[in-house]
Amino acid sequence: MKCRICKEKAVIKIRRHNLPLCRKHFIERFESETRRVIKRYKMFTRNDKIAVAVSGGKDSLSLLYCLNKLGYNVTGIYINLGIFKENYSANSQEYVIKFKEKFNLPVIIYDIKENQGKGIEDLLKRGRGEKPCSVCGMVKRYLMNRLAIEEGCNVVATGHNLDDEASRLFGNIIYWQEEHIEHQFPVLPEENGLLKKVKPFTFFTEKETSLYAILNGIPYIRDECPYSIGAKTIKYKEILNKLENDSPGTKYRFLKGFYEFKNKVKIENLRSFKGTKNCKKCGMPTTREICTFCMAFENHPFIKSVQNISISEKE
Ligand code: Q46
Ligand code: ZN
Ligand code: ZN
Repeated sequence: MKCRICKEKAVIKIRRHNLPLCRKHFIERFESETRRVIKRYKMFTRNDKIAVAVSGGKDSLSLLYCLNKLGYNVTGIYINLGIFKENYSANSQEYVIKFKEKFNLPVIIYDIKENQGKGIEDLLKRGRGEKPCSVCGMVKRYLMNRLAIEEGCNVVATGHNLDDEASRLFGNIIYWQEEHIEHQFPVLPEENGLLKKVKPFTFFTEKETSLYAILNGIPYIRDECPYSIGAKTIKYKEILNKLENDSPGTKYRFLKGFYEFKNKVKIENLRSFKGTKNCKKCGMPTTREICTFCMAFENHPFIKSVQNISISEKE
């Protein structure tokens, strides 16, 4: 298989476009597409300070690498969630440190157990029968927004890819989660203490983000979080992959068509969170008197103490 552009050996065939590309032309296309999506959805400009939520995985680390290469002002924020099962948090943090040292990019490391006294697994012991991912999601949303603000950022970018977003949309539609459908979009505006949120990789498949990471020598954790096993989104991904195999481009058309439809809806109605009050403890937006984060960490109010290991400090 030869690259459509230069006839060198191809490293990938982008099936939805029937387009084989070599290493150089794949990377070039990946980066120009990223730039195009950022502009198309007015995500940010070079004047913005962007917090990239990094997890140690291929998507988020590739996003930080790519945005920096494109000349945007980026800071990575990694939250050590305190997931001890299968040593997941410790392992993912190691990859983030490796990445930071290899590319000398700014990444802030925030350990919730150290700073808030409890990690995700401690919160699950409250005996409320909560699902790990819903507790974890609440904590990540709160802290990512809060830490980004503390770092002087005005946008939060996440590495969600086409497979993530299409499976999320699929799940929301089959269970008719109207409110979630309403708030699914690659850019959500800033509102009442919540920073603007963007997903520049929303049209790249998992295969494309992995290849971008591999071709650029980005170290990333291969293991999935142990709590993601059996998650419905994984099943939806399998179903969509079957459809994609039979008819390449299905996932892209499904998501793109949805976004086009959403474009007819006013952008102000897209904010994912309708917080109308401000938490009496921390001042952040909430729908209650005291926000769910402060309730969860009642004896440990938000503490900002980030570990920002630079190579020179370590030496
Ligand atoms: S980290 Fe947290 Fe995810 Fe693990 S517990 Fe669930 S939400 S699966 S992206
Ligand atoms: Zn080529
Ligand atoms: Zn609060």
